[in-house]
Amino acid sequence: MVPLDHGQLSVAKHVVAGAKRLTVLTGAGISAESGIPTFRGPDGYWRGHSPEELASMDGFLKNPQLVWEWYLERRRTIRSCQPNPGHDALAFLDSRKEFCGVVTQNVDGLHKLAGSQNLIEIHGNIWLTQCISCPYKVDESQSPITFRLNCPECDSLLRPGVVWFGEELPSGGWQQANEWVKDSELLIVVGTSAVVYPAANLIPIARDAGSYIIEVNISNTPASSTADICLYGKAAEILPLLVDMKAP
Ligand code: BJW
Repeated sequence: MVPLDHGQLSVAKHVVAGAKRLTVLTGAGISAESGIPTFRGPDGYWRGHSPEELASMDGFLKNPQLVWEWYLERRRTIRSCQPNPGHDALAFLDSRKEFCGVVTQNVDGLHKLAGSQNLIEIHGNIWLTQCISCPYKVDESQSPITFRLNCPECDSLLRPGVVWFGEELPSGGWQQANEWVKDSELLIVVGTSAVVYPAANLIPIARDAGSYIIEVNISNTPASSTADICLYGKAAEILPLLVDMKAP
């Protein structure tokens, strides 16, 4: 891991403190310190599977049981995890009037649990279960984790309420995310490999709108060359340093 540059950190703190409008884009790396594996990389969720097998409608229709087993296993992991100081620092930003919000690619619900209210979960939420044919949709975040394949209303297949490859992002959330980013003078990009679109497009959209960009990651990503400052390290350690949680 590239070491954290403390000079860059103090410049970044100054930028965050003075930003008139700011938005944060997060990915799986922010939940790593909570104990939730990321997707890509040697210990990632995709290890041993192809993304299309587990996170696409085609893969689901071929083997719904396998896909559900993967999601139930992830629900079990997530239920045993808590938000970390990185989530807490971002939730604190809600108290700043200049804050637009957090746009997260994560489906784990930890931002919400940390108290973030200005939040868009652009890839959905793993605790939602919905029917592929009818409007049936339930939040199972407080329910026992059990396997249910068929819709109680129409007997069609139930699926997790997340966005798979080849599926459009919920349009309301995506539009709001674009507006926040275009309206911001600072975008903080945290713990994402920045390879999944259209989420990764928020970074050039911010750049084209003249925004300052701070990246927080344990390693370089395709976004690093676009960022004004890259802070290398764990999000759970860097974000509490970046956000002054004592400021009114
Ligand atoms: C740390 C850390 C620590 C670790 N601290 N950091 C343009 C170009 C090319 C392809 C496309 C394109 N436009 C669309 C596509 C296709 C596709 C796509 O992007 N493919 C690329 C992968 C090639 N996109 C789609 O299909 C999207 N839909 C779409 O475009 O629809 C168009 C359409 C139009 C009209 C009709 C129909 C369709 C949908 C994408 C949905 C992605 N879904 C997933 C699964 C969600 C459900 C689930 O969770 O199971 O979302 S894929 C997976 O990747 C998940 C994540 O949200 C997403 C991003 O991953 P993330 O968060 O970046 O995690 P990692 O693991 O990749 O990275 C972790 C990072 O953290 C690393 O950088 C580490 O270094 C770092 N890190 N520890 C700080 N402690």
